[in-house]
Amino acid sequence: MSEVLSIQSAVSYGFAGNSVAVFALRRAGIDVWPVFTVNFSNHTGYGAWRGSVMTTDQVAEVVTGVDDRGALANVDAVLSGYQGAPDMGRAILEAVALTRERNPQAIYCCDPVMGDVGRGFYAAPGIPEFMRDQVVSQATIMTPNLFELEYLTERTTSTIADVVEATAALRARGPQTVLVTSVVGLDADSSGMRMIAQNATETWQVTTPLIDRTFTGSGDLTTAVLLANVLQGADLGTALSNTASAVYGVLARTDELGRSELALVQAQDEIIAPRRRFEATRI
Ligand code: PXL
Repeated sequence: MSEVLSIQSAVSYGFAGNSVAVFALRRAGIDVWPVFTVNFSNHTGYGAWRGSVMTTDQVAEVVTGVDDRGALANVDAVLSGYQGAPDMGRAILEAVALTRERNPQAIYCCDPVMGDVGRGFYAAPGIPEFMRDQVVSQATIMTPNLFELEYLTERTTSTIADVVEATAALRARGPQTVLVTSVVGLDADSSGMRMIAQNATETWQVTTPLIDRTFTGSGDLTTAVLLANVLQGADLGTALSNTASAVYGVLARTDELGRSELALVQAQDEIIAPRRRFEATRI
């Protein structure tokens, strides 16, 4: 069984960060050791929340304690998401370096959580720059949404071809595999939500019906499901189909139930056996 060290936020009410990823990864059959970057009442999309941001020392202490158990030698992947504090990136990169020392095969899957088209930047000042200048080169897999891809590559995109080029530009700076999410409104297909995945040899795309509302936590779910697929040996096209189908399934069920938070528990079977399957095609 694969093992993941997942460094992300904890929220009490609802689903974001590790509150999504831990459940999704475990449901997919992956062992997870969660490390929390913040301890919040709820995600910040509400505009108000209580709780605190962990310090980098607190995060490093927990990682050191996990290492004291000898556990990092068995960790196949470090996963990072919402960071909270501007200097959290440094603690995460130290955890990645330590994990790679213990297991040189370990990969680093980074969701560069910093903003989206609807909300703009919501990450603390300094995080986007750190992500662009220090983190990209260390990541094995990166899962930016289109807004984050444009920032990280300092490009704007107006066609699918532009997105594919920007994805290649990001890969040229480090990550072997890039998944771009929330690709909407480009080219002819404006009624769908597209994901594009690329590695050194292949580019794949998949389109799912657009559900016209925002879902906080959907990016966290996407990255977790993709990582589970990669760790379980799926090729890129299959991993993309599985990921898009699972995420669509959870979002559609959330919408059907009229819930504001992801219906992750109700829709848990979608994570491993989506009712509707969307095939990825090669581009
Ligand atoms: O989904 C990203 C995310 C993770 N964690 C927290 C958040 C958000 C987005 O708003 O607020 C705490």
